Amino acid sequence: MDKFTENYVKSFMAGLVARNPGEVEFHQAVGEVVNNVASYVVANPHLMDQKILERMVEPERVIMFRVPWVDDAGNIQINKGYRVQMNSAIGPYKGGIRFHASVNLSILKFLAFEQTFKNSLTTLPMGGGKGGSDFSPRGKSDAEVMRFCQSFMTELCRHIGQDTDVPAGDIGVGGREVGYLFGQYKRLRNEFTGTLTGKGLSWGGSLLRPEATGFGACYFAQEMLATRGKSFEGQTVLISGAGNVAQYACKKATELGAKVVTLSDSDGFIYDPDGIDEEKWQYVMHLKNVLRGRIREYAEKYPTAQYFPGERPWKIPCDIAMPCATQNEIEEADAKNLVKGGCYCVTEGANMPTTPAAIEVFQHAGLLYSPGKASNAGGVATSGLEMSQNSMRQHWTKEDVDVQLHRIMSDIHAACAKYGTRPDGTIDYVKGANLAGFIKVADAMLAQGLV
Ligand code: NDP
Ligand code: 2IT
Repeated sequence: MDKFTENYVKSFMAGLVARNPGEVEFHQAVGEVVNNVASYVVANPHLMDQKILERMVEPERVIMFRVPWVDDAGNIQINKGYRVQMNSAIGPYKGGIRFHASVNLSILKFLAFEQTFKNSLTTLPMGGGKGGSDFSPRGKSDAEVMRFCQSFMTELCRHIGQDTDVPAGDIGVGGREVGYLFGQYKRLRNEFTGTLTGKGLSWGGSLLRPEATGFGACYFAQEMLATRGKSFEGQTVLISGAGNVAQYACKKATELGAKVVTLSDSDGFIYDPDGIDEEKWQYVMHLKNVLRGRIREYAEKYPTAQYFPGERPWKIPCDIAMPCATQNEIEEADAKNLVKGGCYCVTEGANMPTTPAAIEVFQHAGLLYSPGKASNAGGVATSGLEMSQNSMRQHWTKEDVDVQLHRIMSDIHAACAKYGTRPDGTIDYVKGANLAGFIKVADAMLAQGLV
């Protein structure tokens, strides 16, 4: 980066931090993109003149609202509700809804910002958005979750629609929550449309949407591994998380011949040196999705496994790591442990799970490393395929969807290679994803004038 570009980045980031005080996750997500695209912006002065980057970091609209509901004991509860409509240059706002106690505006702005570039990479016409609440479904009854979802949607329904903004799941929002949200949307708006994705199969959902993020991450990892003549066969894989993304990453990696030895939740992780085979995976599915239990119980059921309370999986030796839980779950010391333990490929299933210092460690050590906005895009891509099916009033087969998911992940890999290949022939997936995602959105914004 030359001096002029360096100063441009510095002053851009200083302005961003001043205008968005305290929003550390948002600063982190923007900082990464700006570092990667600044040289391109400087080389194309009309992008600077048109203040494309300045526009991109200002959400088109942020909706914040009160979510009142009544718990099972009859007490009134109040939560915060949000929808960040970040960018609609290439399609309706699209992105998940997160229900977790940690949710705040900074986290949703970082997620909506990332989503804009991710959706651009999918090749499908979707803008970027994200929403959520500081409500945590953990420990709540089904009836409480339903009442909360109904109250949340009572306000949100005015701001979304199949051609405006199409939410889906994320942390704490799975099939159950999408069902309650969709039911209330349909009741209030009196329309049966594809306004949410991740729906049940009998009411407009797409085959393979539940699997898509985890499967897609493994398809992307296959492409990464192939650049070094490798595959999942015989490899030891660490996965964090035990939710939707982790579950299906575990299933696909195992199907492809790998041995997955860890899963985790916010309380700790399990290490099963024998690997999580099909039978154990079925147990995890029941434990997490039906009983809504904790991953600790895995080690009680399978004595070959060990439970590490309060720890993350990254100290276990492995070949491949797939963080699939949450943001900033791999810090610098974790990254060093991974490198020391022989890990040579990190494929992100979660959004921004690796801190900037940890990314530096991976890139310096020459690992294959892909950011979530590239490798977890299979989820939102399949949401895009669900939207197409809803508009066409059609239902595609699993094979049809899987062929498209494969094609999309492979196209994203090609886009990363096109914009991120280093002089030595290796791929900087972070730069490739950011630049490819950015150029398409920037061109669409330029074409549409100052809006
Ligand atoms: P789930 O709610 O199904 O699972 C989340 C998992 O991560 C749980 O095991 C949870 O443990 C753990 N987790 C959540 N927050 C924390 C935390 N602060 N610290 C440690 N562990 C935590 O969510 P998903 O699997 O859907 O999402 C996982 C990640 O993947 C997120 O980053 C999400 O944004 C991303 N993603 C999801 C997509 C999707 O289609 N669902 C698509 C693309 C990305 P616990 O039960 O203890 O909370
Ligand atoms: O982060 C993500 O890409 C998601 N949570 C999925 C969003 C979607 O609209 O399917």
